[in-house]
Amino acid sequence: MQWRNTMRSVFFCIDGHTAGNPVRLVAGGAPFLNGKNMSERRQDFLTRYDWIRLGLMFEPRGHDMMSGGFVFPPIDPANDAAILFIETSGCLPMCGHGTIGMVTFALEHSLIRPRTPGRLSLEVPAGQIGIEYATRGDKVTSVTIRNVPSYVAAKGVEIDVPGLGPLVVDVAYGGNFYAIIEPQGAYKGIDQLGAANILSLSPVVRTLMRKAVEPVHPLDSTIRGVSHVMWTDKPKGEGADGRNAVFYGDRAIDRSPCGTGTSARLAHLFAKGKLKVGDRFVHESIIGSQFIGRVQQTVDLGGTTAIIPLIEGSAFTTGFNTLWIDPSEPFPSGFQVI
Ligand code: PYC
Repeated sequence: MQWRNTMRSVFFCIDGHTAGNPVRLVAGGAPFLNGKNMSERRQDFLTRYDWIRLGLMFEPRGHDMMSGGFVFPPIDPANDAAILFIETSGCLPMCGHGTIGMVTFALEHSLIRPRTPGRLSLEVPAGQIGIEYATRGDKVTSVTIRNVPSYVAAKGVEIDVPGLGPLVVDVAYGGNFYAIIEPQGAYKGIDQLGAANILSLSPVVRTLMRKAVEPVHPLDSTIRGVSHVMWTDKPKGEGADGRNAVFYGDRAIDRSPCGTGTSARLAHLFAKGKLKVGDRFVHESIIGSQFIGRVQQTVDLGGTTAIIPLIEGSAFTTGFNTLWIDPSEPFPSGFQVI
């Protein structure tokens, strides 16, 4: 049952971006959530407070790519903080560019006080993640996430995409489940396909993949189903090892190389024998921004071999934004033009 104030609700936000993709840290106005871990609190948020996500992420206060979240005190005092992600597509179990952004903004504004300088342990709905960060003066210059175990969930799924033709697609998990499309058949690469076609074809790919497979996380059955579509390509920019365009929500292409997507891609390349433990893989986004990925180690995840990915990137604030959701205005829950 959604609770909603009849008066306007005010949210103080720190806005910025990670590698070009927007991050809105809601630093004031977070609701108190119930649950003994962040996975349960995510469900509580979706049940009672999803109107905050709708109001802050969609137009006219947000846009198709808008993404962000809240930083909470940790549930387990052994950790430094907890994060809940919100974006146009829902409340993700994990978001890499969002974590890099929110950690950067929270540290730069003293919303998190690390017990060990340079390190954090964070609770997210997908589990526990580690952070290492570097600073120069008051600026956090880079954040490295030790992400959740990432693995290949399905291989060689055959789909026939109207307007494109047959594709063989793998599914990998890096905090969300990704349909991963390598160049093949009529898909020759990101630039040849173009952003408009990526936006129109990706929801079709996602629907076909959802009909074909339903991956479920081995330790948390609330994390299930293909949510993101990754089109891969050879690198274009200097120093990059691969390029991607990740589709999420209804109309968004990630401007960053996508943290959970890069984690899924590292697991995918590891399973194909193209990366090994210790290898580094620089991933480039559709706009040319980069994350540095690394395969740190392998672990067992409920009987499945998974890797622990490290994802490094940088984020920048663009300003403060005090927003309100006023139930008496025409679009308190936002809107989308599809
Ligand atoms: O960085 O993990 C990520 C992400 C997910 C959706 C958009 N970015």
